[in-house]
Amino acid sequence: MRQRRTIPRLIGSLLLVATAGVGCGEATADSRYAGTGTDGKAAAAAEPEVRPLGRIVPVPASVTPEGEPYTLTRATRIGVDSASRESKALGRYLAGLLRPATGFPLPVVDEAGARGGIRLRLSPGDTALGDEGYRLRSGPGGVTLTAREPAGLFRGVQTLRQQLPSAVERNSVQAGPWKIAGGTITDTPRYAYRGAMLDVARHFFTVDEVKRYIDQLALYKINTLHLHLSDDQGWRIAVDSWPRLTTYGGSTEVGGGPGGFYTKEEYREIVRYAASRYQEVIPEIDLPGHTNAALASYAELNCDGVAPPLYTGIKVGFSSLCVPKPVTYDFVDDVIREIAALTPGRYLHIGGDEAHSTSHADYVTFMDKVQPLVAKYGKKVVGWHQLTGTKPAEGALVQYWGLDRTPAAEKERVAAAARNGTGLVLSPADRSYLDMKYTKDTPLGLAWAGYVEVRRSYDWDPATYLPGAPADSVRGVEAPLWTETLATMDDLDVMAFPRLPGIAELGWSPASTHDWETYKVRLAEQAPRFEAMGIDYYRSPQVPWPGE
Ligand code: TNX
Repeated sequence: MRQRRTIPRLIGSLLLVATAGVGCGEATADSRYAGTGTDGKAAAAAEPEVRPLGRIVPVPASVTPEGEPYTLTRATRIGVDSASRESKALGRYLAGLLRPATGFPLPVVDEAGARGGIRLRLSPGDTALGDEGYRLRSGPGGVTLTAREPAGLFRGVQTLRQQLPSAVERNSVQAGPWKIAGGTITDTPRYAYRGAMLDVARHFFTVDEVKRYIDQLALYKINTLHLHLSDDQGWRIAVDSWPRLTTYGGSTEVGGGPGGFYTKEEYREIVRYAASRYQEVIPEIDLPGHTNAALASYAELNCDGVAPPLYTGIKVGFSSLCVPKPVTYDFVDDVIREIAALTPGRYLHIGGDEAHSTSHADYVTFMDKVQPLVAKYGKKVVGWHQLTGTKPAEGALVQYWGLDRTPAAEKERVAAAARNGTGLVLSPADRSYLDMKYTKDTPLGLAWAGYVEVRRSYDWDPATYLPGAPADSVRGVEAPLWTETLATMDDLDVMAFPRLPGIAELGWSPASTHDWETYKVRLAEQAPRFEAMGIDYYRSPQVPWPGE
């Protein structure tokens, strides 16, 4: 995989020196990374021929093993409801997943012609399955996936995929056999919001790179992709009415690289691709701080009328839009209008974090003016939890990114907003931030929230996490991946894996299944799959990886 620069690694190690001792996680000296060249064969050999039903991530809500397995063969057909466009697309998607490694033709046919095969069945009357639930029945006579909605079939396809040997993820024909354990899985998500955030502002990532991340998220049933599209170091989304935001404001990134931005058509392509994986994209334009790229692009947005230079460092909290100036709100109106028009999803994220250069009074004034603009263009607000220092708009979600040591008063302010009806998305920095170092020896990442080893990242309960917040105010969880120190896909992989699947499991699986001892075994069993998919991952000593 492409290696872009070495500068961020250097920044990472400088920060490591600067922050050593801050961490609160378990630091171990013998942590190692699996390179892309890691020999997957030993690990793959450790896989049983039939993966026990339900031994997947996230663990399903209900699993009843029964009878003999199903065996996928050269004769297998995939049956869909040919009257449904989405059902046919799902059939093609499943066939596309299974063909390269099996080498089987796997024709997608109408259900009636798929006896003995894999059937994808939409059953609108199956209300208990909800918006994303599914049932999988497997036995020698076939596999049937049933869901009320196409999204449920898509989640079920991920289960089916994980029940097959990991070699199914490879791009060339593998030996097989391709068996799926017999029995029934009935599965619905614990939370409606299961998110991942990618910061494409600190380092730019191309459309193809974002698509690759979307595919990784899909495997773990993530349904929300939050894109951090603007920050001090770069503006990454075309806005026709303010073109210099991208032509100038998008022209660099941390470390001084070339940056980049998405044209509207490219952005639509990301949104379409995410939708094909049943993920809703939430675009974030971070306001009023984190705006140096915009301030550098347009002098009139600055209170003193002077544009600052572009910024390629990694400090936060030094920039602010000019709250008293009317042009600020023309700018924000234009940006929100154009981005809302690119967004089929329900939400726009307006940031609101670390506005250290904005006075509290100005911050409140700003948010009071800007939140209605989001509603004006038909969207709901998402904001980082600092938004609870103002009056969150009706229907807003706030994203909590505090840590264990966050002052109780700040936690209580967020909890009070939650008691008042504001929905919470939990992204505690010392649990779910994928850019935090695992240990003091992790070459990449930051450590301001401490070290976050795999167990720490998994071992918490979203429902009881924030004292005083009602359990039903918690809409779900999100794993943010900030990219100050991450410049390549390999960098993203090794920070996201294997923590991302743990956050995904917190979002999907029932609380009753939460158990580190069994989770770590299922996680370890994902290793050959990571390897087959070309995912670089951190071989945490906390996890009993195969072959060790
Ligand atoms: C905090 S948490 C930030 C980001 C940084 C991140 C690095 C939050 C809403 N803001 O600006 O990139 O830490 O870990």
